[in-house]
Amino acid sequence: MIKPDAVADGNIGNILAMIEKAGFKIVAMKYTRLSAGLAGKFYEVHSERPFYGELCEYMSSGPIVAAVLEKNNAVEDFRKLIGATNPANAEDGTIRKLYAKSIGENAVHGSDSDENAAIEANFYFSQFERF
Ligand code: DAT
Ligand code: MG
Repeated sequence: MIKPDAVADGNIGNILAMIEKAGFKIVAMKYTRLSAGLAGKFYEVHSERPFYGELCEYMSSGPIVAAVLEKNNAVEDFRKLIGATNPANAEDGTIRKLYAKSIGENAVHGSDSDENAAIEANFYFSQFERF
């Protein structure tokens, strides 16, 4: 996902360009907005964390871009491309170093495992929306 802060800042194009340059193939994509309830469902694994309410509020505060990406070693390579959760700790040249504002408003989401990538892709896309 390209998160609400990055969409509001006009960075959709910049971020997609970095993703494509890094060798990821976009196999599904949409511009949409989560309700607080849907954001809560997407981030259900974090429901016990102290920042969960803030996270759901933020993720439903404006439109986002959701995409499914394909590449060898995609999960690990995408997490390298986006950088650390807190942009203060993200390496130079990563998406979060360039575009994130804070640990909460951190520009992009990346799946943390192949299993969760499949669950998250199914959250947004049917089989007829992937090419
Ligand atoms: P990541 O997005 O790098 O996988 P995560 O899964 O630990 O990080 O957390 C999910 C999101 O929750 C993260 O992108 C931003 C928010 N978040 C994480 N830790 C936070 C914190 N300490 N304070 C506020 N928001 C936080
Ligand atoms: Mg995560």
